[in-house]
Amino acid sequence: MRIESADVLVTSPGRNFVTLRITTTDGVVGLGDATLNGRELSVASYLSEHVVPLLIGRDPHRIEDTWQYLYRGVYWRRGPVTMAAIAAVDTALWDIKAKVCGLPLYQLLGGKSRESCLVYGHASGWELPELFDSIRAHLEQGYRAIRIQTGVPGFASVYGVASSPTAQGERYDYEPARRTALPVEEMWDTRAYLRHVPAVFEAVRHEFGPALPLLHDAHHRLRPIEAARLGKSLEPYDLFWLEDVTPAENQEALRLVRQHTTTPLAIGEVFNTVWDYQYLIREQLIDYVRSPVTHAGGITALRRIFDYAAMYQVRSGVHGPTDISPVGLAAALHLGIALHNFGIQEYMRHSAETEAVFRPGYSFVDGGLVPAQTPGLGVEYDEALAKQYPYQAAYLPVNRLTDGTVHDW
Ligand code: CS2
Ligand code: MG
Repeated sequence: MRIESADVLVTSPGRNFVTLRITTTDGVVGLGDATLNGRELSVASYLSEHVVPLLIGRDPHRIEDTWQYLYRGVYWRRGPVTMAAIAAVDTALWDIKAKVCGLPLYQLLGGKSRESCLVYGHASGWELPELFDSIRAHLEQGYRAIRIQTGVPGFASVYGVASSPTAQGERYDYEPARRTALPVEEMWDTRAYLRHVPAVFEAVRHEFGPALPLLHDAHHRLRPIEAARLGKSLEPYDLFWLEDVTPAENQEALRLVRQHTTTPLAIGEVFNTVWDYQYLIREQLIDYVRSPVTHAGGITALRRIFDYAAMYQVRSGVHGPTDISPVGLAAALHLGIALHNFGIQEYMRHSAETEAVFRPGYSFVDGGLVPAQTPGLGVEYDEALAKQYPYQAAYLPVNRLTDGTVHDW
């Protein structure tokens, strides 16, 4: 069996996705997610111009050799575009190998370590009543862990809060990429945010009690001492985790945060290799690894990061917003259900349009996701339907401080 073809598929059912489909000479098909929000076409061309020609004729079973070939062979290693491209190839090859074996992929990754992957959903609201409704709606859907994002007085828009109700009248799921000619610019004021957020968590705990696992995403916006202050001010509300408190480049920042708070810290959705974690994990400066399969070089590479993390009792908390496609989410679930140091999986529901194109086999049961039991990843790609949704340029917002200075979004 050899790799016969590799197609780079771009579609936009509600939002843009890039998928690699590898087909073998025996007609076995493997899928891999290569979606990089706001820069989708850069990975698509990296794949079609530079990677696909290297795959044709290769033995699809040699996953490790192909990974090393693409990682070391490129010379220019790491980075989000390269690692998303490698991730798509790696995931598709694991899909093929599991299909050839006639087994769900998790069986090739060591089998089940649990019956399902606990997930968390995204609740948000501008004011408390709306936020409470959003939390209740997620609890009614069966979620058992909730991420809380809130409006901030004086802000016109803010990360994680839907600015207007969805078509169904809901105000809960928030799609950050906008189909606009230029990125939307948002205003940010850290002091206003730091004054407001602890009071929101106090109110949520008062309304929903002490047990419900609550998460919050500071989305890379705080300076180290501000992050330390936020972590400390949220301690009374016993968060499951506080995410991306500071921009990820300055890893030393987490040491200062650790010195001031015991609030668990999650980081890594913008990390692409184990090297981005080496210092943070070894120094016990984080508690959860957030990299998704799609951006960290695939199942082969992410499993290595989790094995390294396990040595330091750091657990998984894989990134799962809607800009990770159902293929990327399915791959995370197969790895997550087999992994010993599994922590939690993010699950922002894809739109009905997206799920019609990708037809994922995973199921949401009692607050957890269960990967498909069919051979491989368990995701089918409807190319005819996908073609009805041509690519539309979309950008993530740009953030500015009140004095106009560009800030981390
Ligand atoms: C966020 C993402 O889900 C999260 O934790 O950080 O929504 C992130 O903003 C998007 O994936 C960016 O594309
Ligand atoms: Mg995040």
